[in-house]
Amino acid sequence: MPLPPPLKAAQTITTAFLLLLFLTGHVICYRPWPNTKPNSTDLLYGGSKKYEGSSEFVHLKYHMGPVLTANITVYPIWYGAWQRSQKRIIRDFIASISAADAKPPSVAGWWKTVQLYTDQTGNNISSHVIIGEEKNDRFYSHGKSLTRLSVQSVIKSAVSATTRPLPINPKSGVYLLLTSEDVFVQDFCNNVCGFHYFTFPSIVGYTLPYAWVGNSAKLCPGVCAYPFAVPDYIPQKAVKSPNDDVGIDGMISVIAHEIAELSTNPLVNAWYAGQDPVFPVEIADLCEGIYGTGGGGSYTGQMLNGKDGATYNMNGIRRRFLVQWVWNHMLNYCTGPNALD
Ligand SMILES: *[C@@H]1O[C@H](CO)[C@@H](O)[C@H](O)[C@H]1NC(C)=O
Ligand SMILES: *[C@@H]1O[C@H](CO)[C@@H](O)[C@H](O)[C@H]1NC(C)=O
Ligand SMILES: CC(=O)N[C@H]1CO[C@H](CO)[C@@H](O)[C@@H]1O
Repeated sequence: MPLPPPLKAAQTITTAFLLLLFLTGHVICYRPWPNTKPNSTDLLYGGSKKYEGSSEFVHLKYHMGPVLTANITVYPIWYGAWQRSQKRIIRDFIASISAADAKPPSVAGWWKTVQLYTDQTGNNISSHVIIGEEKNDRFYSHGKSLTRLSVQSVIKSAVSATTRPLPINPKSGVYLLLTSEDVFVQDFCNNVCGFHYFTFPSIVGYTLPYAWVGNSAKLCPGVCAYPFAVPDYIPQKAVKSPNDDVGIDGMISVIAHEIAELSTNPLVNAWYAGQDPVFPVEIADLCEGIYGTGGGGSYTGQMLNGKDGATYNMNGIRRRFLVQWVWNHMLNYCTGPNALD
């Protein structure tokens, strides 16, 4: 993502403030070619790399803000046209986060790294993540092309609907806006596959942590559903997705990325690395594209292969998923449940 242009004196404080707010919190997608994210590559792969993403140059810090320590409830907002089978895969993933009885390596094992993060009082991120009420916005209430601002209006519509509005849960709610494959969201595909932030009281009436993730199947699967799709100009074969839906299987890792970051940095003043709060580098950013032992640079790391030929790295309830690893601040490198000893 390019750095913002220097602000001209003529611009108002409000513009500067909004610019600052809108530029933060997005996910730059991993791609098998050089990353354009300012300095994250330098941060990660500069210097002597010993482990997955490890580096003396990563200084993840706690900035004293709140994290999600109470039972976390995810409220999916299905924007546009969704098939039942697609919703099922995503719901199963979210429900897998707290399913401690899934076969290892499991999604619940992956969440254990996220649970290592605490707030000022020493309370850990909650181990309970459940799916709450859901909202369908199947007639594209705000059109098929959303901006960062209209994303907040979609959430406002969902929490203020006259029939079955989503509950207001600023302390432990995660409002997860999922857009169907025919919807464009500002910056989508241009390195951005999802982002998280919080709503502005002036637009929504409340400060609610939210995330957006789009189905890239039509627009840019090679960018946002890698390695289940690869762009034409990369001489590499795509791998088979575990749930037979390239767009949705690609979304799973981005959803995981966003929920992990939102939980540890819901108001963008808790856990992040980097000097500049406008470009926070968060716990999943640090491990973008790393799915297994040895991962880093252009290598995904060691993944698992099913008998059906599908590639994945962890088990959930009923299904398998491919999910990127997250930063472990105690070990100072990326970890995941499928790590080899
Ligand atoms: C959190 O979730 C667990 C498991 O569903 C439940 O037993 C517990 O009562 C919940 N705690 C609160 C404060 O709701
Ligand atoms: C809570 O966080 C602390 C500090 O990171 C860690 O040592 C501890 O194992 C965590 N507890 C759980 C249940 O993950
Ligand atoms: C991609 C990018 O913007 N890299 C910059 C990272 O930071 C160094 C200095 O700290 C710059 O020289 C690079 O251009």
